[in-house]
Amino acid sequence: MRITDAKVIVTSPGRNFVTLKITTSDGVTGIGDATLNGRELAVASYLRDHVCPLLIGRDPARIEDTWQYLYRGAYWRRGPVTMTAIAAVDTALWDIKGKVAGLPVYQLLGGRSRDGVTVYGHANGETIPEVLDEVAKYVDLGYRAVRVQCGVPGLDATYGVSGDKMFYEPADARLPSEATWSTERYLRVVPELFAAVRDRFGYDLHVLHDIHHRLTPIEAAGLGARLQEYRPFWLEDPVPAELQDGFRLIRQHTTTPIAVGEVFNSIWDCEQLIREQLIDYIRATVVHAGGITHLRRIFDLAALHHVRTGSHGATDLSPVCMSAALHLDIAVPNFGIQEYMRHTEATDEVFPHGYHFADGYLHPSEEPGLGVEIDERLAARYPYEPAYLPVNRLMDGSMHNW
Ligand code: GCO
Ligand code: MG
Repeated sequence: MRITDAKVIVTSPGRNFVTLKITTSDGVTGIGDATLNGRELAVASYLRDHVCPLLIGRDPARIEDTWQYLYRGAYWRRGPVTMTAIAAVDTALWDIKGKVAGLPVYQLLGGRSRDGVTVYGHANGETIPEVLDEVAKYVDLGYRAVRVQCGVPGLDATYGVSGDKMFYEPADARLPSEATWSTERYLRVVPELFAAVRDRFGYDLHVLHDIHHRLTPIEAAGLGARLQEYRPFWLEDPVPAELQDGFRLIRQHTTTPIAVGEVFNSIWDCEQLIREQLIDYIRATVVHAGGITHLRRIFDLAALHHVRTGSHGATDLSPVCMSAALHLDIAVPNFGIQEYMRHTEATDEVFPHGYHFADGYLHPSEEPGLGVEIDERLAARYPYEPAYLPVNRLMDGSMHNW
């Protein structure tokens, strides 16, 4: 069997998604997510102009070899664009391998290690009472874990808080919108939020929070220490992770678990954090970290160092990525939790899939392959729409991390 076609499909059913579809000489097809929020067309071009021509004629069964060919063969290693493109190829080839074998991909990864994949939803609101009502909705739906984010008094927009509760979408403008940030005000509100959540829902529910790269290590250390009594499941992205020594400082002051990695794209981005046990959860996911092949390598390294998985699962990762992530989640020994932001109905229609939610768990599809397809005719009805993530400034106008 040979690869006879590789095409890139860009569609925007409410938000932009880039998908690679590979077809073989036997007529088997496989798809991979290639979406890089706010920079979608860079990956589309990387695939169309530089990768697809290399795939024609290759043996689709040689997944590892193709991964190495694209990684080493580019000469320019790593980076979000390259690794997202490689991820798309890798994911599509696993899909094909599963279809050819007649097995869901998780069976090819060693089979189930658990019955279901614990997921967390996003509860957010401008005020603490509003967040509590949102948490209640998730609890009613059966969720066992909820991420809580609330508005910061005095700031007009806060990361993670949106009008559209279920389908929160940060890339909402044709040019980046500008938010303002005050660490002092933020640090006052988060302990109040956690206290209120524990007061109303007790300690059985897992409660998570995303700092979104905004603090310094010592600020994060202080917050972790203050939140400890409320037993957060994790604090996510407390500081930007380029300077990984900073995490040691956090560790010296708090036992609140730390999760990092949604912007990582290779094992080298997390190697020190994992090896030195500076984090508890690694949040890399299939689409941005080189596909199933490379993410499994990251998860295996993590398993050796008591680090569990907590893959990114925001709405800008398509149902193709979510399907692939679930096959890994159900198979790896060191699974921790999976983020699950629901896609809109329009997105779900473009990407019909077999995974489903029940009792706080997601269950991967039992179909051969990944169990997700793209409806190309429908996809063509939603042309690409330029959209950017916001940027963030301190109160005095300095650029900060969004
Ligand atoms: C999360 C993430 C997202 C990102 C988004 C960027 O934890 O889900 O932080 O909200 O901001 O995926 O494209
Ligand atoms: Mg995050």
